[in-house]
Amino acid sequence: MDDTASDLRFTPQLFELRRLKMPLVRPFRTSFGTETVREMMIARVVTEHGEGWAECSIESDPLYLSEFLDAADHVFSDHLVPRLFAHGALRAEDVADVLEPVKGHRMAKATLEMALLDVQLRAAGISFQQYIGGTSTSVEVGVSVGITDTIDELVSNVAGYVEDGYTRVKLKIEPGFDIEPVRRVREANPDIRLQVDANTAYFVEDIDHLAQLDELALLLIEQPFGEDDLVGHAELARRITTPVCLDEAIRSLDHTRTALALNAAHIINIKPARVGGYLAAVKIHDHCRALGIPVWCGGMLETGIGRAANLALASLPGFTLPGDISATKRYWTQDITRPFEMVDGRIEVPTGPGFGVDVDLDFVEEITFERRELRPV
Ligand code: OSB
Ligand code: MG
Repeated sequence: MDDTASDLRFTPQLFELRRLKMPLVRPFRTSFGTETVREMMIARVVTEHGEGWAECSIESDPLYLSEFLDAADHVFSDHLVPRLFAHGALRAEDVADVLEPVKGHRMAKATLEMALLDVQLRAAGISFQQYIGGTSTSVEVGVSVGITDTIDELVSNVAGYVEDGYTRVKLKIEPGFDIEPVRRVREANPDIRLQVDANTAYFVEDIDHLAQLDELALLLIEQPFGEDDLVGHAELARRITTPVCLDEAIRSLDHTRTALALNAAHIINIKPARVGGYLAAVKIHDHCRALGIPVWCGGMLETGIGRAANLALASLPGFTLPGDISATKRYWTQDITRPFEMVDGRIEVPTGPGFGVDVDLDFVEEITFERRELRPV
């Protein structure tokens, strides 16, 4: 990583946490629920060397992972932010160590690290991509497509995305909505790169059923079993030919090492928030790359802040599969940053200092329904 800014330290004077409501352009249904208006949180930190912004990828309910926004409110104000204030001047690289005594809550920790990283890189005048040594100027992206009431509706939604230029499509599946819908999408699109994501909706008893996906030429199947069932995923990997990818199971470098040691995954979905932040995400990338394990960047239906950062992360050389990083218009009619457009299945990596996006304060103010300021006492 680039160390051009290694002497400056930053003293957080204020963390501002905002909860926003953003209407999705189309409802997003997974095995754990349907979202129409997405509740999100963003954070801003103020230091003596400027301010920084962060995406907080925590969801309103604990249905994807255990963290959820009402709990995060408490964790930020009573556990995490006081530790940063008490520590005093620091660098983004110190955040994980300072917060280490607090167990879990990786998405909350990731938010605070991200805000400080933005400040630090802006102060140094370098982009996040430069800092991590990302190489490509644009990255290949894909789209994650929700479950629908009918298969016809799914086929039509996918046709729309293919029309928009997506060449890699991920279908959400669940028991009762799996083999047949995926087969129909495959028949209608013989050449697209297709993959599926079950968000833990299956059990090892379903392996023979899931093996029917093998004839549909999928890039991968993502996290069919529970977040702790590495042995189950290892058995799946032995019994099907579709490559197995883990999402929810990978919450740290240690989980990655363990999963790979057990042969529970051929491919890793790296979601920065889930693993405790972008710095941990880079370490997982490096580990996987050294072992020849392909990785791709997962998404959390982010605002432009998270999207900007994910694009830079995905420009590292080990991200050899297209990420769940879609164009802005796939998510929002209006974003809190400038929109990101896809050209030929790729999106350009931001080059400005920090994460390289400016936040539209007027629009943020309009969609904020709760705002809190945390200051040192
Ligand atoms: O499992 O990848 C997932 C969104 C929220 C929670 C979990 C997941 C997702 C997605 C969205 O699939 C991908 C995107 O941001 O485009
Ligand atoms: Mg997933």
